[in-house]
Amino acid sequence: MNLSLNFLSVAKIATDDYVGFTFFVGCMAMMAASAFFFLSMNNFDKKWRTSILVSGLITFIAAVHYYYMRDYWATHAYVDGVLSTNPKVLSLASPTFFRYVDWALTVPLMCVEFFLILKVAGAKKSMMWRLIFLSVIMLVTGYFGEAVYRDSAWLWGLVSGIAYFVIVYDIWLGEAKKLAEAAGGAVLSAHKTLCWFVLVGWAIYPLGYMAGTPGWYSFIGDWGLNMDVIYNIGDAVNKIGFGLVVYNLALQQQTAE
Ligand SMILES: *C/C=C(C)/C=C/C=C(C)/C=C/C1=C(C)CCCC1(C)C
Repeated sequence: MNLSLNFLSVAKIATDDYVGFTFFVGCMAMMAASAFFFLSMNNFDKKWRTSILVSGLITFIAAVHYYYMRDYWATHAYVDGVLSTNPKVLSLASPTFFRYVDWALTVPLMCVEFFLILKVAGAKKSMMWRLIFLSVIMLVTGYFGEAVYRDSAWLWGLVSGIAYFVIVYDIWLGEAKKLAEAAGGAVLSAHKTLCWFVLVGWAIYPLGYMAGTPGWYSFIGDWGLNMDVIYNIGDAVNKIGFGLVVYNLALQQQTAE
């Protein structure tokens, strides 16, 4: 009985735990955004419904992960380097695994969004799979550096960063850009906005990584920046922002018809 209801019990977040607070607010924001996208789906033609659905799936998957991450953060800590669930200890532990599972599901869906909005211009699935492949490399190598081989975090981060730059190149200057230009109008401007999200919004994540892993860049962590807070801000900006760009495009296209 206790076990089956366990997932319903909510761990309390200390009032001075600002990191825990950003997990809590992040969870709420993702839930609210999901409700917004799902409920607005029926206002759109079939053609746009899939894009809005994907926007909602991205924030919904994040909401579920934030629900767990908030709980994990509030109940786990490292005591002398050993993971513990003793409620009396104060230094809390990052939910790294949940974090990366969330990203591994949502970042490929963001690549799908690029494909969906460029489909009108004849985007091929191969473009989408290339972006997905690059994003998986980016995330798997990032996970290795953050969770498995922390002593060489800089090297894994570098490989991850290279994959990230190839994604940036692809959408800003590669095939995706040509398709966006061929489509023109609202599709082109939505594509450009998404490109800015990837260039500036996604660059928040390597900052969090540098704040949370050991390396020559440790001064970033010394500024008092917390890795999880940075990641939580990045997620709110990018997941909800991406969805709204797509929502706005669908709205424009619909009223133009
Ligand atoms: C919704 C989640 C999103 C958009 C997550 C994006 C994550 C990244 C762009 C992560 C990038 C990383 C690097 C470029 C280098 C260091 C390791 C990572 C994985 C933090």
